[in-house]
Amino acid sequence: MSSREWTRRTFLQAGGACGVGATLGSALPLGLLDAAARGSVPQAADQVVPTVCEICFWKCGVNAHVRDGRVVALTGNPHHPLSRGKLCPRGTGGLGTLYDPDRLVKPQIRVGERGSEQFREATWEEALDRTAEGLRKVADEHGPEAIAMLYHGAGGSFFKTLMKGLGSPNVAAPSYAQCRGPREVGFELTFGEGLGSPENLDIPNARALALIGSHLGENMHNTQVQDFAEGLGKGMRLIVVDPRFSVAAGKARHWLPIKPGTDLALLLGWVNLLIQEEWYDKAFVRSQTVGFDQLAAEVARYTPTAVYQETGIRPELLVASARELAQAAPHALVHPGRHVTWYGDDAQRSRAIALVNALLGNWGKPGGFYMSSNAPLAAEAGLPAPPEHRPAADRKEGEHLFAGSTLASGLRDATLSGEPYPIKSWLVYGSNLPIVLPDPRKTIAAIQELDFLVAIDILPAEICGWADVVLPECTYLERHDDLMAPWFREPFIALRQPAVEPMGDSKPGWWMAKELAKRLGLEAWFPWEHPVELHHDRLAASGYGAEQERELVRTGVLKTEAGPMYLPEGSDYAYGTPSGKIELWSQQLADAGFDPVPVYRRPEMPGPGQFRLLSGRAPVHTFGRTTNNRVLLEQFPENEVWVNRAVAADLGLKSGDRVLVRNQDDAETGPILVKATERIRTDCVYMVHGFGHTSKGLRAARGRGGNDAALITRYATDPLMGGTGMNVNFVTLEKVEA
Ligand SMILES: Nc1nc2c(c(=O)[nH]1)N[C@H]1C(S)=C(S)[C@@H](COP(=O)(O)OP(=O)(O)OC[C@H]3O[C@@H](n4cnc5c(=O)[nH]c(N)nc54)[C@H](O)[C@@H]3O)O[C@H]1N2
Ligand SMILES: Nc1nc2c(c(=O)[nH]1)N[C@H]1C(S)=C(S)[C@@H](COP(=O)(O)OP(=O)(O)OC[C@H]3O[C@@H](n4cnc5c(=O)[nH]c(N)nc54)[C@H](O)[C@@H]3O)O[C@H]1N2
Ligand code: SF4
Ligand SMILES: [Mo]
Repeated sequence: MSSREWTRRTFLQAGGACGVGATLGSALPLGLLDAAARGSVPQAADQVVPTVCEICFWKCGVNAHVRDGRVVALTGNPHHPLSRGKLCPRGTGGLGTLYDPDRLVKPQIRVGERGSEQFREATWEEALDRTAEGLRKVADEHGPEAIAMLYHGAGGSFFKTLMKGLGSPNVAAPSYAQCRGPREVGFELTFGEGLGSPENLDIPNARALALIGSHLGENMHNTQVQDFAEGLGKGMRLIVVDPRFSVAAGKARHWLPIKPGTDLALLLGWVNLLIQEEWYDKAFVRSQTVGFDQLAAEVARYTPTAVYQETGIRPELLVASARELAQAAPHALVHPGRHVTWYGDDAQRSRAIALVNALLGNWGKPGGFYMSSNAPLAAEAGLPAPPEHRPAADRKEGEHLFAGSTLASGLRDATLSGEPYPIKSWLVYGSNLPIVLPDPRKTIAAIQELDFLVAIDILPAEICGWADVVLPECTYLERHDDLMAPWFREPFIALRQPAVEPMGDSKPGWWMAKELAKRLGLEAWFPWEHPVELHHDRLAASGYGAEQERELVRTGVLKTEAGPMYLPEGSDYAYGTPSGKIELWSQQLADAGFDPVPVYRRPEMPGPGQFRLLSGRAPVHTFGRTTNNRVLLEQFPENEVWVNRAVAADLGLKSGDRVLVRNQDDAETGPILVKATERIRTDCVYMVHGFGHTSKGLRAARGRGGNDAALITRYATDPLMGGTGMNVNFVTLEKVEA
């Protein structure tokens, strides 16, 4: 049997063979269980271990090429539907994360003031005892709900189980209220369902695609970028709405350099044109939607001229782009976006995107929204009933009614205010909160209210500097996580498994969660010795046999049969809205006191001499999590602030100068390089998010470029669902003499 073919049975046999049998783990000193599990790590030369990438959250299948116990290359797993043999540049550069010399390799306990980044090394025993004690004390004094978990990433699942066992509902990822939450809500209100990840967009078959900001090509979600290239190769007509001439704009037939913050006017203008010109799909609208007449009446005022006054987009360009979409319909898509937390009207803007799509009749059609399926995979069975608990603390009663997930920013605010009840401890797993949440000053103030903060990370990120205990996790190439089975056009189960041994004394999250559970009397929540047993149980309960389990271990993926991707012509679809139809006019919104059809309201505009701050992605970095990765830094060493060339000339600036960027509240970042370019409007500036680190331990990232988060001291909260719009800060630039 090859070393890759571990199943629960073989795992237990191995335990038996070394004479520890059923008591394996509990009878062994810390660390030895890991050593046993590491029997699955290949030791021989030139092995290929299929696993799952974690350089971002798209979860591509990656093949780790291992020689002499070291990963020497990472390539795309050809079996995995999300990578199809290719990785994005960040995934390929994952070695720079695995072998980062700044990695956390020892548990640490704080010795100085919070935030002073002074720690002493500790044993796992001590660090885990300390963590369990910190959590227990808060639970005893304030109830278990006073413990909040803020996380991002697949490895968070084991800590979520711990939170369930403790009895706290206060678990949130910033990928909701700081990212795609408003989009999910806009689509849930209209189509009765959100889009999830990967989004169910049939881009390869679209004949026209409109991007509202979505900067594909800089936003490097692997499969979607491959789909995008395929669509363009097949002649897809591209419309890009962006105040910046993005990489995608370079491929576009129409670039609409919109005044930032006015997209809702443009979208309602498109809706109006589709209706006025009778370009919408009449049969589809008649059979699948409700509220058309009310919609038509509400949007009549968004004439091309009225839209021009708000957006700066010439009427003929508005008409030409709407016609482009209509001519290609139903094989036409307005991309719903992903990071949509911009102006606080984001759920309504997303709803307007949903409305345009509805009029194009593209639901369930080639080149529109496909029907995704997922591989059957049973949930973990046999866990205790979770304790009763209070509702989550992230919002007050009646607030943000349409939020479908816990709000990370809401948990921070509850920590600060003590309302609706106090939060006294944070367990932070893989989320660098001072850079991730808007208004870092509030994040730090909230941290000061905590009795106990534990950070689980791979690097000494800023959040670690504020923690009481730091627990070093090993990277995605050194650990197992739970199985993954996303909704996609090709359903599959994927396995993350280790390619090499953990660096130093770092440990997998599952092991930490289990050890904490032991100390908290919650062992029953982890009824397995190693995640391979959990995998086996879930697979067996779903009807997969030994051969399929072996295939999963050998290839990293187990594919199952896909459902139909498209709806048959004339079929009725049970939309998940109250009416069972696509809701062009929303009774739910009307009942809750919101606009049943989105209404554009002009956002505050920058004053004289000020520029709106926009941010986005570099193709070779993921947020701030790769800006210490030396392999990727070679390709993109620091961010720049994009300034319109004419504006730069007026300010006496040229490319290569360095400036301090200061916002309306006197918060500043920099010095950062200037990029003077025609590729951006005159009323805004732009920078890539994730640079300008301050943590002492991030020796490569510290002091490189500027930190957009430092300038986001203001944000606009979405009244529907609590998303935090971040594009509402105005800045000035000050030259720093060399
Ligand atoms: N390389 C790389 N790829 C990534 C990531 C990464 O970190 N690195 N992160 C992933 C994640 S989690 C997400 S959510 C996505 C985010 O990627 P997207 O969803 O594409 O990100 P956005 O923030 O919507 O888009 C930024 C773009 O919007 C433009 N923009 C700014 N303001 C406005 C406006 O008012 N109107 C319009 N029309 N455009 C505007 C900016 O100029 C920029 O081009 O990327 C994913 N892919
Ligand atoms: N200002 C501003 N804020 C933003 C955005 C923006 O563009 N600008 N983007 C928003 C968006 S779209 C999103 S999705 C969120 C993203 O938010 P996050 O994903 O929370 O952001 P990161 O800064 O990447 O924080 C990741 C942390 O996880 C650590 N880490 C990396 N790998 C592992 C691992 O395997 N295990 C553990 N335990 N830790 C690991 C990293 O070292 C880092 O400290 O941020 C949002 N916030
Ligand atoms: S898109 Fe890139 S970084 Fe993200 S999971 Fe895939 S290969 Fe990794
Ligand atoms: Mo995101």
